[in-house]
Amino acid sequence: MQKKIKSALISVFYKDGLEPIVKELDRLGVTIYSTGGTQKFIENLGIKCIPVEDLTTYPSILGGRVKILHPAVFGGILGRRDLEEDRAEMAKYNIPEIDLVIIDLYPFEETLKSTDDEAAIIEKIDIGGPSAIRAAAKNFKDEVVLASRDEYTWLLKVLQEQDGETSLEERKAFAAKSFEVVMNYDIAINNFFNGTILQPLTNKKVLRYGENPDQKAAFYGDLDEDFEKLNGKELSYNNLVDVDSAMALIKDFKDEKDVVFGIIKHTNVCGVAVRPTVKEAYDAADAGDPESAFGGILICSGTIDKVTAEKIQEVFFEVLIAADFDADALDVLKAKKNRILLKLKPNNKENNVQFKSVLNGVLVQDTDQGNYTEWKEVGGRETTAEEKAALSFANIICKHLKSNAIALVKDRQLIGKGCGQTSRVDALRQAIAKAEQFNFDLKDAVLASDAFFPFNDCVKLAHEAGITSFIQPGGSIRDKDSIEYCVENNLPMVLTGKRHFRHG
Ligand code: 93A
Repeated sequence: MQKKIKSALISVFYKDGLEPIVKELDRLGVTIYSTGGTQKFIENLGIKCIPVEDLTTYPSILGGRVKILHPAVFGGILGRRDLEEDRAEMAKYNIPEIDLVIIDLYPFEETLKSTDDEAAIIEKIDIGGPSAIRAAAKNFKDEVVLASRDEYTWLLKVLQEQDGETSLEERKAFAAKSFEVVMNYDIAINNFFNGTILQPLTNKKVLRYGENPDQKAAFYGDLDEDFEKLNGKELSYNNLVDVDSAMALIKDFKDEKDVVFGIIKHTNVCGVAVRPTVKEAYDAADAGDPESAFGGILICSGTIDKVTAEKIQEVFFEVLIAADFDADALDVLKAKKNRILLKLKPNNKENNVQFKSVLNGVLVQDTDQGNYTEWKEVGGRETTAEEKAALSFANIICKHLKSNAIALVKDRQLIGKGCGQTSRVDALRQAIAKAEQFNFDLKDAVLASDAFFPFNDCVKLAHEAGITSFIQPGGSIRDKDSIEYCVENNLPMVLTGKRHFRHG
């Protein structure tokens, strides 16, 4: 049912963006009620506005804690226009109808970030605002509610193009949005009081489908915080999962001076290399496992140039993420109009919390930050500088493979990997087979393992294949079996003290 806005309650903490709305409301002859600071702002624009105190017959009391909390205000918001009894009571108590509620809440989260003063933080828990939002959202059949400045553009359109008239669907959509705003506000307050790390669910975006076409799915988040999208179709559920893995990988190389190129497939790193130029890094990453790379997701810490773009163009890749793209490289890559090109924003956000749904509940944990807590050389000899670099690189890669994981590395290039295996020695067999499939010489390659070796079978098998240095967290009661093997065979082994399980 169409409804026309004839009256409005406006109470906003931040006044920016409000001016054109108030002017439009004035043009349409809408009666405006407002609270202290907002009232002053509106009157300064030369627009008439009724102080909410005239409705409540109370001044703003308790240092502003009680302004709109009054039956004259809430009756006007909650009264059902199509219910005779409600209408009669509103008339009896002189309660005017309120058709539009615009609230911008006290900035609780911002205050939390800017001070440790508990009293100041508590004072920024808005009570009247969320109450009015909830009330107006509940009564969406009769009125419009705006609980965020993000919706001003939409409201302006309603006022300018629809003369203040809204449909039931529009009002319901804004009620839904408002409940989300209040929920996220309460999550922030809850986190403060209970020390929890619940994350607000904002910016819901319905995806075409989930992991498979028959699964419904949505993404809650803001890709614009991390990327500028330069080309391509919408990111799918599976794309987003892999983009997340790619981002985690590149963040582990944030201090690297040379170019890092990574190829992700089904959340696993299937190719990665560090080289002086983008083209060399791409070629080396791709050479690691060109078969798996097909259909994968690419990430590069440097600027994609034309030669690299031309090479990439020969293969099917879903997404390419890079620090930047040369203009002529973009021309090449944009020829495939579905291919998603994402330019990394320089200060993309840290992702510190991970959620996983299990048994109709949710597991929450910190993300696996950092790579090792110690560097303990326990083998037959010390590592050389070259081995150290390769081992450290391999250790990072391992973290980005599903457990059980083994990474084989030579010259800062992933040359073989085994992942998602139920036995560590199977992961190693797979890694060796992969390296051999693409003609890598394993002589003097290094090996990283995401978790400790309970037996010496892995180091033995690896050594027989030509691998000569090892890095692993340590911590098995049988660590000494593999350490002894390395000592006897004069092979370096590094213990990191940090396990990198990734069980999916
Ligand atoms: O202090 S409150 O918790 N109680 C109230 O009754 C109340 N009424 C409006 N918070 C209240 N507000 C909030 O005041 C609004 O949500 C808005 O953030 C702010 C606007 O105040 P002013 O118009 O005085 O700048």
